[in-house]
Amino acid sequence: ATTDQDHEAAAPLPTHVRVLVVGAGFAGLGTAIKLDEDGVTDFVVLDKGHGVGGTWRDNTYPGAACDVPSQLYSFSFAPNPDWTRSFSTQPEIHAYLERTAREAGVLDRFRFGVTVQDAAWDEADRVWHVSTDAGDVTADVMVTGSGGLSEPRLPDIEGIDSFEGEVFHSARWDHDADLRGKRVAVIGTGASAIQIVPQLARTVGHLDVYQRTAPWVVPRQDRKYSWVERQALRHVPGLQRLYRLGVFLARETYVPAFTVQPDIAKPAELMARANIRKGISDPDLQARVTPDFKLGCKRVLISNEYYPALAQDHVDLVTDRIARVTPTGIVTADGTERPVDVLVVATGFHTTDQPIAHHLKGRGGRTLADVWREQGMTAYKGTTIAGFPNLFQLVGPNTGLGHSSMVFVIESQIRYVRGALATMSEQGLATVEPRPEVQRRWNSRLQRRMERTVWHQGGCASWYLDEHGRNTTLWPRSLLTLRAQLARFDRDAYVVTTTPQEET
Ligand code: N01
Repeated sequence: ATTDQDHEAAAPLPTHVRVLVVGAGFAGLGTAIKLDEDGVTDFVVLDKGHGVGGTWRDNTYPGAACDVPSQLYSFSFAPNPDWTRSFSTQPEIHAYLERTAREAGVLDRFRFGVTVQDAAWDEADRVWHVSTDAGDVTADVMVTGSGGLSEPRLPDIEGIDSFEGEVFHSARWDHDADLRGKRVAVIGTGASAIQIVPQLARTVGHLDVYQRTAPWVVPRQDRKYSWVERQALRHVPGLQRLYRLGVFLARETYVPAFTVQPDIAKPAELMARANIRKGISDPDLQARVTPDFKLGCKRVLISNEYYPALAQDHVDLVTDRIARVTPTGIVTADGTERPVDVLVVATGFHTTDQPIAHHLKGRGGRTLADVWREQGMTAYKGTTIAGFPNLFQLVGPNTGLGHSSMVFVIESQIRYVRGALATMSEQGLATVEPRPEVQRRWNSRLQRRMERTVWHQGGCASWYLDEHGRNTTLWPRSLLTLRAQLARFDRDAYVVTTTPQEET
């Protein structure tokens, strides 16, 4: 059947737009809705996938669900009284995003199945030249919302290319693969893997879970909403907003404080240890799943099913280092080879080495990857970057969260972008670009605070840190502080040019 989205993909690309948005996840969709509301008629959203949803379109693995409460995991301007559970599943979130896009009437601005290959700043014409596999387009302003967790990271393991069975990444699940009764191996024990493992344990013949580092896993307080709750959320004025505020504040008061005072996390650590004992009775297995770093150093995972799944007879936790993959199995450092029919790599994403950075060329043709290689993945307020005029990056450096809703961050950034666009129109500005010294000050303050956090002090390696050990992914303060920082476009922090060329 032809969907709205397939239809829209067929529409030709414009040759020039005021704003070009990359990515159709929460960030791109939210931007489109707000630009439309502001009366910006001249914009387009490109996405290589087929339909809105971003990470919630791509991650369709069994058990995929959000670990942020549903009431918080939606746009503030499009509340969803229809969530069926306190923690939503991927199909529900994806359906919510599709419905929101349809109801907002913005789908005609999207071009799906279009891959952005390159974007280069043209200093003479002061536009972005964007090449795609569907043709070229120029834009005065570019907003990237392609996500920090969108490019699968495949493990660099000797022999993996020689594997003769099926192999796929958690974020590119092969739904045609029949896993029933098969010998399946999952590499990784992060947020994705711990959702996948209990589901696979129900169907496969044998499951090997390859753990390099044991994660902290606390109980998942998930439940179905009762009919009465759903009716109340739908019909009692203000209840959903109150609920949302309560969930937000509960997370806001506890979690940012514990990142800098890890002792506050002790009760959560006790809860996680109890979770291990509840799910696993074998002391040896208990010991092997117990982490050796402070809770919070890596993302804290939530599951009631993961440990009981590991405790099943047909499931083995393998903690010996993987030496190599053979055409038919996995060999560990002790020389043992375990046969495998299907290999699932739940090995995470390119986070601090985002491929998009190689394809964005700013002033003087320098790629974002070149700039970030020198100074680390940095931006001003996580959104704008010196040397890259008129570029706004949603979910940019140091805007990630381990404890609350990224939708809140995204909405804060969208507000900032709207402020910038309004200022540009009102003051006749052709370009805005953060002053390098302002960006440097912002980041050195941020990194100073970062050094005191559990992410640095907790005794673990994680995807939060780059190759130099700097945390360039997470926001280290409260979300209300981030909202305040992004509440208004601070023109004074920017070098601007007016029309015609004049720099102030
Ligand atoms: O990826 P990860 P993820 N050999 O990078 C292991 C969000 N998310 O997809 O810990 C062996 O966290 C690696 O081991 P180690 C969330 O923000 C949210 O699970 O590095 N093992 C680790 O165990 C999350 O944090 C939700 O030692 C290798 C795993 O693979 C982020 O996405 C659900 C290896 C990778 O874990 C990423 O989560 C899912 C190798 N060569 C994701 N390379 C929810 O909302 C890597 N590993 C619930």
